[in-house]
Amino acid sequence: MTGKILRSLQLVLIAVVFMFGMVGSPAIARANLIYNGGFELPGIFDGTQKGLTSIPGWRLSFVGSNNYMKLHRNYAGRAHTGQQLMELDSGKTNKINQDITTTPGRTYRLTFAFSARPTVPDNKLNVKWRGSTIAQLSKNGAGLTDTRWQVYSYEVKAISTKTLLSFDNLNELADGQGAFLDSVSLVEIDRTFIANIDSTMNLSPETGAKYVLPAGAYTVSIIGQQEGGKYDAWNRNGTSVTGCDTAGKNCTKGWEHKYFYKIGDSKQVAVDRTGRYQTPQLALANAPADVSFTLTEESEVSFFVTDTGDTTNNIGGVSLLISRQ
Ligand SMILES: [Ca+2]
Ligand SMILES: [Ca+2]
Ligand SMILES: [Ca+2]
Repeated sequence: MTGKILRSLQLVLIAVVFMFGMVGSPAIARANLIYNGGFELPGIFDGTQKGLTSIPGWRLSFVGSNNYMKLHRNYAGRAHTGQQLMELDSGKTNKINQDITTTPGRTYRLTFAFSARPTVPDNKLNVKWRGSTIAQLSKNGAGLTDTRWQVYSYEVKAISTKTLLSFDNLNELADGQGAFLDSVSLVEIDRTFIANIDSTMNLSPETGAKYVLPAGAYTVSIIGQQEGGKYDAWNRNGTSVTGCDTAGKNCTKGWEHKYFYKIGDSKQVAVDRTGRYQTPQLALANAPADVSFTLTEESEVSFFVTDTGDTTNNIGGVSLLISRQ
């Protein structure tokens, strides 16, 4: 390995560490779930086009004479990314599909680049997500001497473990020239994360567990260790538990969930305990209800507990599942 490559690797590593090290940021880079979304496979000869019945990641809906996916490599215009692009018209109009592994209930961002074929007036691109049309696009390439790419982006939701994504130009004139497609990507949108309030450290808005969150409507639910949280509950008096009733509830000292959140410079909001309990598990079973707030713009939100007594004897904390609708 050359020194240059090593240095670039070091830079990449530094960038990754920086991303994951940002204080309180829940943002995580997500992988593109589309295979061969840039149509670079298989590589074809430069300056040519080639009709194929299947390519890595993609297959045709209809196979028959003149049904081809056409790859171009610097043939009738530049690709959006890399060297190659896909043309859907092969003398017949076509529909191409990819089955994607998805997680039911998750939201994804679908992005792709569409250009008219230069000089060709009729270019259509229809996009379907699990059989439902999400876009019907049209472009006129008259007067173009090179591709003119436009990037489109849609939010889509999965309801099963496999999702079919399709692109077609079936309503386009079948004449061997038409819609160009490139740079298809699908990434999961990060809409939930877990915030852990440490009762020994996160004791004020300034020292709380802080996150910079995008605008949106949020729900905050208390969770326990079984759901991926760090804590089941916290006790402001160490392991001391006193005064509980026979059901282990209404204790004078015990396990609880009282916490606060503060959005930007606005007033802090208390989420009160339902009581104090004999065990963390009992406290968790009786945790306060979910709370909701809406951010009209990107804002810093701090989550914390308070303790007017000795803060060094605190144990445990509050784990929150934070979801954006
Ligand atoms: Ca490409
Ligand atoms: Ca056409
Ligand atoms: Ca304490």
